[in-house]
Amino acid sequence: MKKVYVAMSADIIHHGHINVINEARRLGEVYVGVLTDEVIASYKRLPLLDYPQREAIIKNIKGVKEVIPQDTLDYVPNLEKIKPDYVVHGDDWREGIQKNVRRRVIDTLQKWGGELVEIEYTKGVSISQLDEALHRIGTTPQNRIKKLKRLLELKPMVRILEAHNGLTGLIVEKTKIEEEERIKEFDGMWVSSLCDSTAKGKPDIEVVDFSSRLGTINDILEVTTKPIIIDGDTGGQAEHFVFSVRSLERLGISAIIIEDKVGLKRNSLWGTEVIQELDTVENFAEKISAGKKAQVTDDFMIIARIESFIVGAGLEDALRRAHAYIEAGADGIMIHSKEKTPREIFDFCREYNKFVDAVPLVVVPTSYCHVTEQELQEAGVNLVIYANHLIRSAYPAMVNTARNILLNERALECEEECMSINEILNLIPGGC
Ligand code: SPV
Ligand code: MG
Repeated sequence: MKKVYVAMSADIIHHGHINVINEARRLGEVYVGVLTDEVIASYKRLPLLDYPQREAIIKNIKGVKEVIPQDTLDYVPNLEKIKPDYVVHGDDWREGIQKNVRRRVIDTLQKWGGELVEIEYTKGVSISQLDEALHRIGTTPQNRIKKLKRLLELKPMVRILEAHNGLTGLIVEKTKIEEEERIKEFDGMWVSSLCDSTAKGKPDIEVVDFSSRLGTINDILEVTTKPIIIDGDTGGQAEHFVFSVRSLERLGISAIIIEDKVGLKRNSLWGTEVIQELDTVENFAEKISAGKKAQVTDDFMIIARIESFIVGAGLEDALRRAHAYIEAGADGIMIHSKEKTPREIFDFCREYNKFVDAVPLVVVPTSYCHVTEQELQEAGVNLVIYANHLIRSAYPAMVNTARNILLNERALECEEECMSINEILNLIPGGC
C-alpha cells in the first residue's frame, strides 16, 4: 500500500478538506499532518480549536489512517519521517506565501522518488472570507478573555498596539501584511491612559475617570475580537481596584496593568522632571493580592508594572519589587524605562531570567524605539506594547489638514492627503 501525506491546520473544516482527503485515499493510505497550535499562531491568528480538538476531528474522517502533529510550517521533517509516495495539496499554493514550502516538498520527495499531486482548489471556499464572516459574528467575553494567556503560551513574542476608540481598534484588529511564509498582524490592543486621555483632550493624570475609560473600552469591544489589555494607571485604592477587576473581567478584558506609584499620577515618560513617588512594596503587593482574590475566573491577568527605573531607584529596587509582586500573585511583570537605549531593560532581563518563578515579561519600547522585537525576544521579553503610536501619527496629520484649509481658504490642497469619500463610506460595512 502506498503512503500519502496531507497537511492541514483543520481549524475551519469545509468540503475542500474532504475533497483533498478523498483524492488522497485513491492513491493509498492517508497520513494527515495536523499543524500544531504553535505553528498556526506563528503564521496567522490563533486557531479557534486547539490541537487535541482538531486532531479528534481529522481522526474521525473516513479514510484517514493516521494523524500526526506537524510542528513546523515546513513539511520536510514529517516527510523525512514518513517517506510518503505522494503528497496531496490544492493547486492554490503555487503562488503567494506558500510557494517556497511547495518547492521544498517537491525537492524532498524527489530523494525517494515521491510525487506531489496537486488537485484543483475547491471553488467557492475562501478561508479569508470565512475569517471575515467570523469577525462579523464577533466573539463572547468568555472566548476573548482567554486569548491573551493562550497567545503567551503559544507565541515566543506577543505584539500589542494601542487603540483609543472603535476605529483604531479596527485598525489593530485588521491590519495585516504578508511576508515570506507568514501573515503578520497584531495580537491585541492596549488601551493606554495617555492615549485615552489625549483623545479626550485631557492630561494623563487619572482625571479621566473609570466610567469614562469604560466607555472607550466598550466602543473597542463592540467592533473587535482580539484580546485587550487595559492600562489601569495606579489601580487607585485597593478597595476600589477590586471593583475595576470585576468590571473588566465581566467584559472579557484579558488583563490590566497597574503601576507602583502613588500621589498624583504623572506619565512615566516625564521621568524625574516631575514629582513621581513609588508606592511601598507592601502596599502595592497587597493591591495585587486583593485584585487576584476578587477575580472570578482563572483567565484574567493582573500585570504589575515596575517604575523603579522611571524614578531613578535602580535595578536592585526593580528586582526586589518583581520578586514581591510575583509572590503576591501577579500574572506578569512590566518593566518600564524612558531611556533612549534598552540598556537598563536588558540589565533587568538578565537578572529576571534567573528567577525560578518568573511570569511573562512585558515592555513598552517608546523611548528606546530602535530596539527590535527579535532583540527583545532574545533578552527574554514575552510581550511588547506599542503604546501610543496610532494617536501620535494621527495628530500631526490632522493638524496639517487643518492648517492647509486655513492657508488656502479651501479644501482642494488637502484632498491629496485625505482618503476619498468613497473609501470612507465603504470603510465600515453596513452603512447602506
Ligand atoms: C500609557 O500608554 O498610558 C502608558 C505607557 O502608561 S507610558 O506612556 O510610557 O507611561
Ligand atoms: Mg498610562
